Amino acid sequence: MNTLDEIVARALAEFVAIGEPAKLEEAKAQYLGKAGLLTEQLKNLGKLPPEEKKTAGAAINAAKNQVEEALNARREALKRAALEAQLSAEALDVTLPGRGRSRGGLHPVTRSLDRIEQLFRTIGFEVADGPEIEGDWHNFTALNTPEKHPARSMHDTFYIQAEDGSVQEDVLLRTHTSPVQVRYMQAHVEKYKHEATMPEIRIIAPGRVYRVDSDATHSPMFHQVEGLWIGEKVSFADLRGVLADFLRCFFESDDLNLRFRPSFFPFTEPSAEIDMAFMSGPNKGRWLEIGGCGMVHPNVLRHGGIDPEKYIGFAFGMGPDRLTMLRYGIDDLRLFFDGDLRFLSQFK
Ligand code: 2NL
Repeated sequence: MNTLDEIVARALAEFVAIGEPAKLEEAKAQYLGKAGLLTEQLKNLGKLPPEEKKTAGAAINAAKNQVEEALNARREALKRAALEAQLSAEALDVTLPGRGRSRGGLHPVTRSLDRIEQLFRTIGFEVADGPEIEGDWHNFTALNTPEKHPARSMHDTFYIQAEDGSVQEDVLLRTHTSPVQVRYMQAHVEKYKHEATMPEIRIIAPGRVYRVDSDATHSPMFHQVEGLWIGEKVSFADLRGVLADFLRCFFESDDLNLRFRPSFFPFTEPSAEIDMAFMSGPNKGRWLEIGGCGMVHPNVLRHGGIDPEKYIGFAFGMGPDRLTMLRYGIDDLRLFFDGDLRFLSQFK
């Protein structure tokens, strides 16, 4: 038979070694349960002679108290340990910096287009737009581009396919934003047809255009900004003034030269290439072609519904991709359209 001291010592040792609350309750039953060791001792009390009962009873109760105390202490300790484990698992370092939200940025060409639009608005130009899928008439015929012109060939222009796979020779991806200006002229004339006078047209038409062309300096999709000023007394000198002003503002420099080199376009007469050179900086003295221009051809005015005997004007076309490359010193056009974030995120 175990002595009380042995039972207490065993219980205490056992409790301390237990790490789980459920196991602890199981161990408790061994000592204090219905068939527990200490309960047995109490049951045996009746067999003792009366003079021994009092001291033996007191001793058993003292042992019971010791075991209960140890049990409670262990319960508390396990509870505390569980709480601490939970707290450290859920620990938050409130001194860490926040994750933040990384901000996107506008594409460099979009930034240029925004700038170009803003600059032209300050000198009284409206920004016009129109469809990218155009009809053959608006894209070519209205622009005085003859039937057999190479720009109209399958080889140079993306024609749209019908559902049966046949090519629709009269539906295409616009090759320039000129059709926007043709549509604008027509709508403008319609709007003022009952008025004694027609206000001047001053617009730019920025947007995406498409050509069958792809290498380091040509992309099948690229951007264009065309401009149009129609009035009763608009001259080539006005064209020069507008472009010079625009370029000085765009490149934030008075240090640039402008040159008009005679050229040919079906939609203007006379026509010129626009060349530009910086007078200082890394590109100093190098002439760069940035667009084309000219006085609007009478046939184009007629197709827009405007009387070429009464009105005259200039038009120009520039490549904002090219202007962006110059502004930021970028040497490969394809970087704009590859979607590589290492390149794009430099413009945030
Ligand atoms: C270039 C050349 C040019 C035009 C575009 C135009 C539009 C109308 C009437 C007459 Cl509605 N002309 N546009 C005129 C001359 C040149 O673009 O090299 N662009 C990048």
